[in-house]
Amino acid sequence: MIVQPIDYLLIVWFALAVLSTLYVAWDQFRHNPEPVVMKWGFILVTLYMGPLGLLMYVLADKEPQPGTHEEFTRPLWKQGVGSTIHCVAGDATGIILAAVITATLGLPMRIDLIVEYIAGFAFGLLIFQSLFMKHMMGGTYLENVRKTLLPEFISMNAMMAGMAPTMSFLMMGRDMRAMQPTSLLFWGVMSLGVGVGFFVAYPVNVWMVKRGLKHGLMTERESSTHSNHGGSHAGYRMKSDATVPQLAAVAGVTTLMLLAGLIVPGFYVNLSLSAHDVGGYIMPPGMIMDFNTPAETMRDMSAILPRLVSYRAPADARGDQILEPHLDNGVKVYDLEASVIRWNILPDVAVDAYAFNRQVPGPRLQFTEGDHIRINFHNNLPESTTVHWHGLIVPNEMDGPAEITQKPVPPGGSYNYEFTVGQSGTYFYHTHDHPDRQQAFGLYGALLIAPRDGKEPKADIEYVVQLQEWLKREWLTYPAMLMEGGLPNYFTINGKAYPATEIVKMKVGQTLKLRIIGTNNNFVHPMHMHGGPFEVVAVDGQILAESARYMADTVNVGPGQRYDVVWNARLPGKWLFHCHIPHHTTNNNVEQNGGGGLMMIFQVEP
Ligand SMILES: [Cu+2]
Repeated sequence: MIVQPIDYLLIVWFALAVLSTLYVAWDQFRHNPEPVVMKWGFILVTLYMGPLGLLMYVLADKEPQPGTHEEFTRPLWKQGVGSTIHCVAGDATGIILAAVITATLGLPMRIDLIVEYIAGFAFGLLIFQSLFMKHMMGGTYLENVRKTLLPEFISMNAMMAGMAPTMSFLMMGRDMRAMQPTSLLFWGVMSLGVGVGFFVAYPVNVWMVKRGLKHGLMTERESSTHSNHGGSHAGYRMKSDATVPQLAAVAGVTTLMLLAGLIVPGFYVNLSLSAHDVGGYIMPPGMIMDFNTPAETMRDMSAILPRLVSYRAPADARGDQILEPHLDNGVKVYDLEASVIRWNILPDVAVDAYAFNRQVPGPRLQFTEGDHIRINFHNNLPESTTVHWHGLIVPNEMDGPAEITQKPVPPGGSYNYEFTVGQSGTYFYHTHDHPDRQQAFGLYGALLIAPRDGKEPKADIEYVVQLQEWLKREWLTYPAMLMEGGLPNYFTINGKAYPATEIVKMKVGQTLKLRIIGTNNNFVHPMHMHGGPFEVVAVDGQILAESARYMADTVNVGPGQRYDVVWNARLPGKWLFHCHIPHHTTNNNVEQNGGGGLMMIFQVEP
């Protein structure tokens, strides 16, 4: 599934890799006069390295004219390519097989790397070098193992010194789909890792060919294959002039390179994590991830994966729709469900959201003081959740905090919240399980309770304002939070950013009661009204005594707070109501029609 720009690149890359491999395989088995082991070496390496494998094949190995392979492949740099090819073909195959198995088993990355090294070494030495090359080298299998042990060790060390950090940094990078063998990105990382490993291993292979420690490219023609079948071939025998100090130094340095490649990435990324912990998660750009960042932290800040979206709301859909109950023996019963949706905050900007009843904000719950109510809650999210009734006095087990008053409701699970409403005023409900993630994704809604005696400050028009902060980057939605990389770049009133916020029409002389709810997670938003002050008549659901009411034109609405204010439409015109942190009135820092985000218009007619 395409969720990041790199996915297009990967599709093109692997299409080219397949075409390149088909060409090399066809050409090798039709024309090229060399041992079968080398034919397969080039085919595998081209599969892993794509067009780069093809490039090396045509530049260094493919016979240009019949009968010229011996002459063509003689230069040392080409012999070095051949030597690296048969090291990489075997080692990389072992490493990739091991990587798939360890990822599937869920072993931590640092164990992965060790298993991969052992598997790569074993595969290269025991199968690719000793077994497949035996008929050319002559001698017994064990003699071959013994003879190729040191060159294979040197080459494998150098290759893994390049491949291991490539895998560590990219698999534990921002896009951890790279840890999952079911993802194209995993294969992209493997491909790149093999490429880096090849170039790191190339210089020592050139040296080993030069010193007669390793074979480079060889020529084997049809006739000679038959005449030498099962026996040794004099031309393939080697005599090395490398000295013991030289061998010790090269083996030592490549071992140090290997250790650095395995260990140093662990200074920067958390190699104790596995594909089961964090595989598939995509982290926000700019997030700080260090060598001891826990898997929980990463899961908490990761994007909603687009494949989890189960419903795409129409672009003009509005949240905060009144939810009608049905009656059951005098109890008002409401059905509430949480799921993953795609929601337009602007006509051309959609976020992935966690939503109650497929809307952002969730549906409006309207109770009357004294109601007996039951909420049948069902969780269709990919993670556990709960619902909390913010500001209400309810039995403790109905209050919602996960792990404190109840077990969180698992994915697919349900919970019945039942209580009698003893208060009145402006409240809201929201998730109380990982709210830093879930509420930031949209799990909240207004909860308005009418007093039984009907006595509350009234106005000609009522309007509910629910604030929210969003982080949408590179096609994905992350939970906005006050952490590095988590800062929001979009802001909404009732699920829409200006200019998509509602325009409320009024007439001069009419009064407006705004119920402003801090449903957002991070900022105290100074909500400011143009065209004259309003009167603050209630705070946090509590009606202020006449003597305690006050005039203001800005209220600082913190997360969780509610302010009921009454405003008079004094003059005709378009009167703005907006947050006074100017960044919060932009859309990804862009102003459209004079602003964005937390801004809306009250249009007063004469
Ligand atoms: Cu603000």
